[in-house]
Parts: sequence; C-alpha cells; structure tokens
Amino acid sequence: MTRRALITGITGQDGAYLAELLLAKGYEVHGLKRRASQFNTQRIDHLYVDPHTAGARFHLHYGDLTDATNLIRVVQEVQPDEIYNLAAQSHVKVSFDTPEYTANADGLGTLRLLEAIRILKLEHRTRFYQASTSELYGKASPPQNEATPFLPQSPYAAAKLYAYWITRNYRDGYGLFAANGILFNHESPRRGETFVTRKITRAVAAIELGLQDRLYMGNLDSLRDWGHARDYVEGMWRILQHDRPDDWVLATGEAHSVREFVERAFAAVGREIVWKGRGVEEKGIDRRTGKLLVEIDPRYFRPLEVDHLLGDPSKAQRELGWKHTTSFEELVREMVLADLEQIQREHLAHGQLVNHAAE
Ligand code: NDP
Ligand code: GDR
Repeated sequence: MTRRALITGITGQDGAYLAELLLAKGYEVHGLKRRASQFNTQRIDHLYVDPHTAGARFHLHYGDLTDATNLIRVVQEVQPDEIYNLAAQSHVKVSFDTPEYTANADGLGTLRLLEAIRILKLEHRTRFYQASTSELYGKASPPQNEATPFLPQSPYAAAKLYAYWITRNYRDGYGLFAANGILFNHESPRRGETFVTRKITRAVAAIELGLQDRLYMGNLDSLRDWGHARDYVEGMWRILQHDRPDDWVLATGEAHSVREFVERAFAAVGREIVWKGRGVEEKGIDRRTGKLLVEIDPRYFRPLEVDHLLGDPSKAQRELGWKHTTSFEELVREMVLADLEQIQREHLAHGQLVNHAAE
C-alpha cells in the first residue's frame, strides 16, 4: 500500500525538501498551501504533476492553520498515514510585530490539526510530527538536550511552547503517535531571504557581482548551531518511523557566531573582513581594498535575544541513527555559490527583458 503524507508548510524551505524525500521513498504527498495574490510555490514547482496524470503522487490543497473547518476537511479527504506540521509564522523578529497572529497560527494551529485527527477518529492511523524548535530553550545554558528546561524569549517561542506541550498532551492523553522534533537552525539555498544566513549569502553574492555596496546587520554575537535542511528532513522522517512517539533534538553539536558566518561567507568569494569599532559603531572592512562592507543597523536588534544555542543530538544519533552530514563550512559555501548563480540568472533575465522592451 502506498503511504500517504500530509505536509503543512509545504511551500517553505523544509516542506520542499521533505516533499522531495517522501516522493523518493514512494509516498503519495499532499501539501497544504495558502492562497496568495502571487505564486508562492517556487520551491516545489519542480515537483508539480498535473493531477490528471495517471499515478500522480503529488497533490496540493488550499488551506490555512487558522481555519479549523478547512483543516478537518483536508485531513478527512487525505486520510494521511503521517502528518508533518511544518506550517508556521517562523520569523522570530516578525513575531514581536505580529504576536497574536503568531500565537494563532503556530500555537492554536497545532491544536486544530491534533483535534482534526481526534474528531475524524484517526488516532490509530495517523502519526503526527510537530516542528518544534531550539528557540524553546531561549536563555537556557548550552548545550541543550531533551531534558533541558525551556525558557522562551519571543512570541514565536512562546507559541511553539504551547504547540510542543499540546502535542505531548495528545500523545499521553489520547494515545496519538505524536512526536516533537526539537530542531536547531537549519539552512540551505532555499532558506527564506530574511533569515540571517540567507540575508548574508545573498548580500555577499550581490556585493561580489557589483550590485550592492553594503550589508546591514543586527546582533553579530549570537551563537547558533547551524545545519543543512536536507539532513534535518531526513531526521523528521526517522522520528515518525520510530517504534514509539517521543521528543527529539536534531542538531550538529557545533555553534558558530553570526560574525563568523559573515566572515566565512565573504571568504567564499576570496574576501577577508577586518572588524573596526564596537557596538553599533562596529564596521566590517575588506582587508584588501579597504572598502566598508558591513555596518550595524539597530533596526535588526530584537527586544529579547537568544544568545547561545548549541544542541546535543546524542539521543537521535543513538536511537534514530541520525547524524548531520553537511559541515558548517560546506553549508556556507553552498549557499554563497547558489546565490551567486541565482543573482546572475535573475540579473541576466532582467537584462534580457530590458532588451526586449527596447526592440
Ligand atoms: P518557512 O518560513 O520557510 O516556511 C513556513 C511555511 O509555513 C510556508 O510554507 C508558509 O507558507 C507556511 N505558513 C505560514 N503561515 C501559515 C498559515 N497560517 N497556514 C498555513 N501555512 C502557513 O519555515 P521553515 O521551512 O524554515 O521551517 C519549517 C517549520 O520548522 C516551521 O514551523 C518553523 O517554525 C520550524 N523550525 C524551523 C527551523 C529552521 O531552522 N528552519 C528550526 C526549528 C523549527 P507561505 O509559503 O505561503 O508563506
Ligand atoms: P532565528 O534565525 O531567530 O535563530 O530563528 P535568524 O536567522 O532570523 O536569526 C539568527 C540570529 O541572527 C541575528 N541577526 C539577524 N537576524 C536576522 N534575521 N536579520 C539580521 O539582519 C540579523 N542580524 C543579526 C538574530 O538576532 C539571531 O540571533 C530561526 C527560524 O528559522 C525559526 O523559525 C527557528 O525556530 C529557529 O531558527 C531555530
């Protein structure tokens, strides 16, 4: 029997990698996508198959985590063996501007899906994965593992804390196979452009191509445990294949500062950054040319910051046989090279459009 998965957040970074993985494993993949005024399926367009094609195994459904009746209908239609709840307002800084919406989508949205499973009496059929996060640890001292107490530092993390606990409650109270993956930061060339890694790699590529002068940054000193998203979606799948539902940390076990990410990204195009000044006056200068490349803009600081995340993935290594395969250095390099290629392509396409207009 073909296994059926429903992925919420399929149009996001992780949703796209997970859909690829599950299709390669022979699953029928259903995804929830939001209606938008412009196409929002760029990350999964290569997976699209005309639904009229015989044997099509990839299907999209309109939906939103804030709309319970719609979620019940989609879950009823799909009758999934596995649900991966990846949909979320996932930007920590934006959650300070939209705290109520973030709580609704990220917190209550999880409850709505769990209730859909219960209402439809799918408790013994459908396994549920919740995209929990290292942001739950907030101010907790590193290294963080499954036993570390949570100290959330943002509306995003507080909403995800509710989602974490409601997932556990449904597991313990109703016998659902409901698991939390507590994932540390994971990135890729498909990362959203306002997260720090992608913002840096796009800027480095644009500066290298002479299309941008400078990169404006927030806090350079926070430390993150960064891995590659492709490795982490493999971990999500393993979490739902385990013989019992549980909570799992996926991380690399290595932390690097934002500053180091900036240095490595510029190093990937052969530039060395020297730092001058302190605090908001700090500047990153190109050692060879003396050009100012990095400045601080306080608008990127957050009302609360998470200083040091460093995961201990030993439980997942031991019991799931999961380990990251991409190093920090490889990740930064892959992202910079991908952005060089993408920006060149975009620029060329734009240039061609201009030429057509002139004809
Ligand atoms: P993205 O921001 O790239 O993707 C989020 C997805 O959620 C998009 O498909 C988005 O749709 C969708 N979405 C947002 N709001 C709603 C809503 N109200 N209803 C339905 N869909 C919605 O996130 P990632 O892929 O990076 O992360 C996946 C999940 O894992 C998220 O829950 C995130 O919080 C969590 N996480 C991420 C980590 C990371 O480092 N990447 C680490 C730990 C946890 P649209 O495309 O229309 O915007
Ligand atoms: P994070 O990711 O908050 O860890 O959440 P983000 O890349 O936004 O920030 C990482 C760190 O970089 C600092 N920073 C900046 N961040 C952004 N976005 N833009 C800047 O200009 C900038 N300058 C410095 C931040 O202050 C922070 O310390 C991500 C998301 O994917 C969440 O959904 C997920 O749960 C966690 O990772 C694990």
